[in-house]
Amino acid sequence: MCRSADVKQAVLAHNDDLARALRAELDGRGVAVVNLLSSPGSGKTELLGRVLARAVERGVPVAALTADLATENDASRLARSGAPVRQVLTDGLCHLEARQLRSHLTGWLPGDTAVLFVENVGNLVCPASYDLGETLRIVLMAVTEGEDKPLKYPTAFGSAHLVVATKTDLAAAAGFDEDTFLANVRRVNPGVETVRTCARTGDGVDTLLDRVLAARATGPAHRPPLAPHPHSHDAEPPAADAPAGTPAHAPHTRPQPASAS
Ligand SMILES: Nc1nc2c(ncn2[C@@H]2O[C@H](COP(=O)(O)OP(=O)(O)OP(=O)(O)O)[C@@H](O)[C@H]2O)c(=O)[nH]1
Ligand SMILES: [Mg+2]
Ligand SMILES: [Zn+2]
Repeated sequence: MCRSADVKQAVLAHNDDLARALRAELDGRGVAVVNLLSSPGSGKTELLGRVLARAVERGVPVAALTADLATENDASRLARSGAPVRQVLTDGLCHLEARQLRSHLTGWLPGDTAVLFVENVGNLVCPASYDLGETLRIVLMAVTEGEDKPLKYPTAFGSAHLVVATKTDLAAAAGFDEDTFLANVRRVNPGVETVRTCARTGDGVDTLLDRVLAARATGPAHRPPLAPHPHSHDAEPPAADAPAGTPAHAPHTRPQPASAS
């Protein structure tokens, strides 16, 4: 293995150590962390705003941290929900790391928080390789993005505890083929649940919040093949007909497990 690959592995291993410590600490405080991953513009902020507002209505103490390279736009939008919200600016980094999450929580996270939502930087590639110590990893995809995205981003979709389809109000206009989308999700992550949502109408918002609260109470209902959890090293590889893993072309992408085919 070349030296730069060694360095990348060391960076990821260090992140994993920090994430494990953060998970243990937050678990101990009764905080479930939800890591939201999607490409830019899939509707993370719009949907999260609805989920936060619903949680506030239901009396669930939630908080949100949102990461971007620039602007405080998303924090301003999310703050309308009434939940505590914090913007993280990543200094040019295209993903969040456990150390950043750790440093932004210190002195900020309210003591009674039950669920901390983390909106990752809009990017389906490298955020997938960084465990944030989350309880639940949710990967979102808008119905306008194309049904093949689970196959093109197998690390993100293969590491999700839950997959969320967003903007379902646009499904007909986009010619969204839901059966093909679900089949593609199943190829990289057999058994994972997919929730349909629409931030415009509020469809799926309560279902999503219910899944999050259930995971807080009893742990994730599903174990993905590329689980971002400490046990991920002994995880099963993707299903036999899953596509071969993406090459490690991104500067900080974790190597993919070999395809069984
Ligand atoms: N029609 C429709 N539009 C939506 C829906 N959800 C979000 N949008 C729109 O999609 C655009 C992007 O939504 P955002 O919530 O900003 O997406 P995001 O994933 O947070 O984007 P980044 O933070 O930049 O990665 C905005 O113009 C939203 O108003 C939806 O359910 N239906
Ligand atoms: Mg956003
Ligand atoms: Zn990155």
